[in-house]
Amino acid sequence: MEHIWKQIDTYAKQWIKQAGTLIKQSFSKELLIQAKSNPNDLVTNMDREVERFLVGKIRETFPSHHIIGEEGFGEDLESKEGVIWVIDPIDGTMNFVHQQRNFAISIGVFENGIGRIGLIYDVMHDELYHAFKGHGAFMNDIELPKLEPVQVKEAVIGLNSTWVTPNKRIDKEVLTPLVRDVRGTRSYGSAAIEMAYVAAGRLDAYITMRLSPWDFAGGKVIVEEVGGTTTTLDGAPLDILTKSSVLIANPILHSEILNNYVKRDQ
Ligand code: 2AM
Ligand code: CA
Repeated sequence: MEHIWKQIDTYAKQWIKQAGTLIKQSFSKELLIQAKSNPNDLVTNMDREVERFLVGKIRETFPSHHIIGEEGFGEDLESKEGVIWVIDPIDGTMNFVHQQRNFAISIGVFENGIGRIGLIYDVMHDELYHAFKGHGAFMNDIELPKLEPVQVKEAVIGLNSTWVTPNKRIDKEVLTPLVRDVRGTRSYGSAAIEMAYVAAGRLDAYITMRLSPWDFAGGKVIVEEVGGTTTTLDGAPLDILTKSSVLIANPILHSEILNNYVKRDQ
């Protein structure tokens, strides 16, 4: 392991835990809630405060690194060159506001577009999912085993948000057979937590129609480290500069879903 990456890894773990403490401490203070693009797209002072905290630490310690963040404290990047931190300060903001649980801090660190480090911290359950490319994936320092093949009929899958893509690739006629054929569906309301659950074998797949890079960056590294496949619903690689649909699962289930359900009507 190169020294610099070990250093990045150590700092990232330390900062994500500190950010979690900031969030927990905020429960005793007043929360300011605002809507962003629509009345259900929420942001709080804590989303901003946590992103400002993480961006400050990264800039102070690694001034040459780039940052993409949900709340805009990072940069608007057009190139994947160099080291890029992709940050979601609170993934599952609606859960944070309504439930004070089931939200996560997500960080992915990429080098020239390749995921090197992924961190997802489920703050209220104190579960830190962490992967270092080529060195394993862990939940609270317990190594996660490689994913086992699962068939659709035995799968429990996470489904998020609206089930219709802008181009109607998956509409209810296509998704209904999948929902009928799987053992069960779940919706946790945080893409990061759902990706971490796939990595930990708690879910067998996760499907969602539209995510931003900060929603999936950390999860991509963690899921791939346990042998999972992460793509869009077109089967294309996830790109850290592009919003897209997301389909993640162990390779066998992934191709079964992609070939037999998503592309069923083509
Ligand atoms: P957020 O909480 O950071 O907004 C909820 O179904 C999941 O989808 C969460 O991870 C949420 O992230 C994300 N999400 C909700 N609305 C979204 C949108 N319009 N674009 C991208 N991701 C979204
Ligand atoms: Ca998010």
